[in-house]
Amino acid sequence: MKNKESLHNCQQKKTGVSRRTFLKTVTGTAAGIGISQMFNPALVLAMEKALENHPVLWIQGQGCTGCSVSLLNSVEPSIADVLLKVISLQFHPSVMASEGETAMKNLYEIAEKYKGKFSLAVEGAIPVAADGKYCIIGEIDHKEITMVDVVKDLGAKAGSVLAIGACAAYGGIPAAEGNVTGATGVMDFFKTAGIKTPTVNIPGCPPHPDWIVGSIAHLLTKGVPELDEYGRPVVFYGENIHDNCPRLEQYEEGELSEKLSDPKGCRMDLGCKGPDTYADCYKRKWNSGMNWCVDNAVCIGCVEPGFPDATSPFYEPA
Ligand code: FSX
Ligand code: SF4
Ligand code: SF4
Repeated sequence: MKNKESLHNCQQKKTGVSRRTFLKTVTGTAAGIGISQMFNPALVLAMEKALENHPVLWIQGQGCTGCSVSLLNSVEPSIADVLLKVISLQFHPSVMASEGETAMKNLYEIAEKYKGKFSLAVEGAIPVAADGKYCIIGEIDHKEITMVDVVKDLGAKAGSVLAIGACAAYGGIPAAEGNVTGATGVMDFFKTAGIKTPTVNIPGCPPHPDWIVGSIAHLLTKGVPELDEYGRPVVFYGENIHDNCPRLEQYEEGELSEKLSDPKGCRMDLGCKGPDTYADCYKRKWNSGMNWCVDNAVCIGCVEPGFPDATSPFYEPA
C-alpha cells in the first residue's frame, strides 16, 4: 500500500507550515470571500481532530480531469498545503504513486476501515449503460471494477459524498444530447440505487478550487453546509452572476459589447448566460484572482444543472 503509506508519511512530516498554522491561514485569508462564514479560530482545534479520522477518497469516472487540475491550481491555500494539511487524501488516481490492483485493494480497505466516516469525492459522470462497462476503473482478482460498482459500494459506505464538477453533479458534458453511455450525476444515481448518503454538489466545468477546498473543509469539520435546491453550497453558489456583474451598469445603459475583444460593455448579445447562473465568480475570480469568464468571453452557465445543453449555443443570446 505504497500510496497510502507515502501520503500518510507526508502528513506526518513537518513541511514548513503546520496543519494548525494552515488552518489559521484558511480562517484569515478567507475573510470577505465567504469561507469566513464557515470557520472561526475556535474551530481550528476541532478541525485538526476531525480531519484525522476523515480521509477523502477521490475517484474519477467520465470526465476530463479538469476538476483535479482546477484543484491543483489552488494558490491560497497552496495545493501542497491543501493535500498535506487540510485533506487526508488517501486515494486519487492522478496524484498518488500507487496503481493497478494494489491501489484498488487499498481503496476498498480504507473504505472499510473508515466506514461511515470517510468522504467520497466523485469526479466525472457515472455511465450506467451497458452494465457500466463504458468506464472500468480497475481490477481486483481479475474482476473488472466499473465506476458504477465503486460509486454504489463506496457511496453507501461513505459518511458523505462530494460530487465535484458539472459531470459528477448533474451529468455535465458526458450527459449532453446523445449520451450513449447513459452518463448520470451522483444524486440521480443514488436515487435509483436507493443510497441515502449526504451529498454535496460542487458544479462548475471545472469548479473553482476554493469551492472544492471550502466545501471539503466544511463537510469534514462542521458537516453538510447549507445547500440550495440543486444541492450546491449557498455560500459559493447563492448569488446571481448578472445581478452582481461589474458590467451591470453597462447592461442597464444599453452599452453592449459587439465582439469579445471589446474591453467594455455587457456581454448579453455575445451569449452571456449570467442572468440564469448562480455562483460567486464575479467577485472570487479565477486564476488567483486574475480574471473571470466575463472579462474575456461570456459566462456559459457551467454551474447550472442544465449545462451544457440548456446553456448552448454558448456564444448566442439565450
Ligand atoms: Fe467534467 Fe471534471 Fe468539466 Fe472536466 O473531470 S466538470 S468535463 S472540466 O473536469 O468532470
Ligand atoms: Fe449580465 Fe453577462 Fe452582461 Fe454581466 S456581462 S451584465 S452577467 S449579461
Ligand atoms: Fe462557470 Fe459562468 Fe463562473 Fe465562468 S462565470 S466559471 S461559466 S459560472
